[in-house]
Amino acid sequence: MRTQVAIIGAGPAGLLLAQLLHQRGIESVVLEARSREYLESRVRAGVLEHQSVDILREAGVGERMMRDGLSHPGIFLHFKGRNHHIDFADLTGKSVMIYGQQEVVRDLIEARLAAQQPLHFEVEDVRVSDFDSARPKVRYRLGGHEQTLECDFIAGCDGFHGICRPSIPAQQLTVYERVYPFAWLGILAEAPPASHELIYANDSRGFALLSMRSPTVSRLYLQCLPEEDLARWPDDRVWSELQARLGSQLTTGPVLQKSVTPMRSFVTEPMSSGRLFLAGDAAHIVPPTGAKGMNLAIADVQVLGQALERYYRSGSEEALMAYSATCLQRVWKVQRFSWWMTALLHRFDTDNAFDKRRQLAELEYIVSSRAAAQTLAENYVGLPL
Ligand code: RFL
Ligand code: PHB
Repeated sequence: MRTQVAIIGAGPAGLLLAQLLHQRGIESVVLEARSREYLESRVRAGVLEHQSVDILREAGVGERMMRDGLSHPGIFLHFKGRNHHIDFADLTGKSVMIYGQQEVVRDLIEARLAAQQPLHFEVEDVRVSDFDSARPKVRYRLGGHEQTLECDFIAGCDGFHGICRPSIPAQQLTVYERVYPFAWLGILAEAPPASHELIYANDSRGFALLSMRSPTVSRLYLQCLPEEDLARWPDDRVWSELQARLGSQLTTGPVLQKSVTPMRSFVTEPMSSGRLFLAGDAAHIVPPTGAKGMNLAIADVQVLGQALERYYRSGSEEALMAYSATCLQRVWKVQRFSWWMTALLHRFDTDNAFDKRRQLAELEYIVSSRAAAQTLAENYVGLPL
């Protein structure tokens, strides 16, 4: 079997790349380890930058998002018992969109299947090789049968735990990493959100976040320990802790899903090796406080799609050679913002009384200075590509 681009992973990065390539008449095959049902029900990110919205619309998969997504022109910062509004529309002229990652994935899968383009689920034992030559290969098992796919390029869109990054000889890569001493306990609940916009809370008990998926479904998070045992968190305890930290009268309701997400910052450089290109979580991870992971994945594949288009149109490898450096410029700015939002809003048990006062002073500064609020706002709505 042969294709132009072999795409490993059908998360937002892999599926969107497949769609962008299809629009440009470039063939690809998408190989995914999990089932379609699993991907469409996995609750993860919820915030799309305004540019991500534009990219998805231009890719022809924006219809449901524009109908069901919630446009948010701002957020609240909550500290010392009060909510403070950060008005993105006023500060930047832009908004973000609340639309679940699994909905983005659903729309992209539907587009792929409607176009009758190859997308294989539940593929086993994927191995990539020969990407240092002009004839890269991907071997895998599908329905118990061993397959070999020859291609011009491999896109490693297989997330943080995928096989593409570890297939690159270790001496070619430099890893930059920070692991945080806390995690997020997240719930999805059938309950109308208590606020029309997101609330990010810095409370003495720890960070909390009120988000949502629709006018009837809330998504809420609490800072917890990385090794937190969910058995110690019955629904009642989660609600009362959220209530205490967010200081809002929360509407409670049935908890549909509960999970713990560890937090890390991670970058691998470069984001490519020969004809293998890493995109999204396969190349970098941000802590979720800045709501950037899915947006970075979208930005990466936008750059990769354009570089591949240029190659197939003109034979020029220049944009492909520049792929890693182009993406990393943005990746590092977003890493900085995600780290800063995390440091601003979480409780660090190693902090002393001075650090705590300094953290609150920074929050006071943001809500009292237009320049400071604008810095937060322009990063949150998304830096230009
Ligand atoms: P994904 O989504 O992990 O997709 C990778 C896919 O590759 C498959 N795979 C393989 N397939 C074949 N063979 C193998 N050997 C394979 N190994 C893995 C996997 O099954 C999977 O389907 O990576 P991608 O596409 O790079 O997308 C990245 C985003 O998923 C991620 O950055 C975001 O979810 C992060 N994130 C957020 N991002 C935002 O932009 N805004 C947010 O509000 C936001 N909130 C969040 C988040 C992530 C969270 N969690 C759970 C980590 C909130 C949370 C709680
Ligand atoms: C979410 O709705 O899941 C969400 C929102 C904002 C974040 C992280 C996650 O910063």
